Order: sequence, then structure tokens, then C-alpha cells
Amino acid sequence: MSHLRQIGAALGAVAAILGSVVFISWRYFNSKRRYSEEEYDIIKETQPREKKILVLGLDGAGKTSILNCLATRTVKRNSSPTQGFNAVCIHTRGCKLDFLEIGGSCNLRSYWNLYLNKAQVLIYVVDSTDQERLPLAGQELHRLLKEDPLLPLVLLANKQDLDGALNISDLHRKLLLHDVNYERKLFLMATNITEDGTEIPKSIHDVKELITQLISQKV
Ligand code: G3D
Ligand code: MG
Repeated sequence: MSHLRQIGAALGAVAAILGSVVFISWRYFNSKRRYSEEEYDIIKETQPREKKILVLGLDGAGKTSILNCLATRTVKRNSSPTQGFNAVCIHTRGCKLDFLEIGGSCNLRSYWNLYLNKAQVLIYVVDSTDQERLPLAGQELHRLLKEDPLLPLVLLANKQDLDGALNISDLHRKLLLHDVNYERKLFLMATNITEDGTEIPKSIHDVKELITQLISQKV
């Protein structure tokens, strides 16, 4: 009788061990599931691709206002200067666009370079009416461009609604854009964030379209 009890206990122990092995293997294979190449391609296609866009320019050029407009699709001019960093995320056509604005005041400009190598596109905003600081805006821009000779550049000539705004060709000349190397993708666009309605201005639509195309390397 004690013999039978011993066999019963041994069988119970074996069943418990087998149960644990099955449970652990199930957890292991489910958590480390290997995907076939096709499954992997589908997952890659459906996951949003993350792209980083750095938004720089002197303080007061209109960076935050442009980002607000891109993100909310309504015109809402910014009313307080960016004290440091401002991150905005936009989802568009399977892409996650992470915009990072760094403030343009003198003390923050030293941080600009640190973020350049993480970006896929650089947006540089200038106040087209600020003729006094245009040489400084140009110097800071060229300093950045030296750091990365190929990073695509979208230069926004903002505040085109105001009297005295320089036009695109004057800005091209004054910012010495003919010195930019030919291998770099460079786009100069006129923008304005006017408060005459809630509609997003056409120029901002065009900026968004251009960024999307640049990110997917269609231009
Ligand atoms: P920044 O982020 O580059 O520092 P902001 O610039 O977006 O904070 O804008 C600075 C000021 O310029 C704000 O005015 C903002 O409303 C105004 N602004 C931005 N874009 C335009 C534009 O296209 N046209 C006009 N007329 N003004 C613009 P305040 O008065 O808040 O300083
Ligand atoms: Mg700002």
C-alpha cells in the first residue's frame, strides 16, 4: 500500500514538473515570437515612422506660431517667447513628425548644434521684416550649415503680411544662400501667420506638404 502511495506521489511530482515546463515554454515562445519576413514588412508598414525636424531661428521670428498652426490647423499666433524647448508631434500619412523648436535667444543658441545630428530636416525661420538682425540670422544659419553639410534645409521667410517684409529674392541675396553647397536640398518659402480667420494659411499647408515629401525622400 505504501508502495502505491509512493508511485502516486512520484506521478504527481512528474505531472507538476511537466505542467510548469509547458507553462514556461508557452510564455517564452509567445513573448519571443519570431516573425516571418512578410509579417515583419506588414508590421513595419503599419507602425508610424518617426522623423525628427528641428525648428530654429532667432527669437521672435515666428517658430512657435508656425508650429501651433501646423499642429492645430488653426491660426493662433504665439504670445509668449519660448523659454527653452517646444516639442510638437504631428501624425501624417503613416509618419510621426516630431518637431523640436529650440528658443532663439542668445543663451539658447549654443544648444542648437547639439540637436542637429538627430534631425532629418532643419526648418530655419526668419522674420522678413527684421532687417537689423538679418545679418545675425544669416551668420547663425551658416554656422549650423557648416556642422552638417547635407541636412535638408527649409528656410521660412515669415511675416510676409507685414509692410517692409523683404521678398524671397532679397532674402536669398542677404542671407548669402548662393554660398550653400549644391548637394544640400534647400527650399526657401514665404510664410505668414495672419489672424484674419481660423483657416490655416496656404503657405503653411505647402510647408507641411514639403516636409512630408522630404521625409519620405520624394523630393
Ligand atoms: P518665436 O517662436 O520664433 O520666438 P513667436 O516667435 O512664434 O513667439 O512669434 C513672435 C511674435 O511674432 C508674436 O507676436 C507672433 O504673434 C508674431 N508673429 C509670428 N508670425 C507672424 C506672422 O506671420 N505675421 C505677423 N504679423 N506676426 C507674426 P507677439 O506680439 O506675441 O510678440
Ligand atoms: Mg518660440
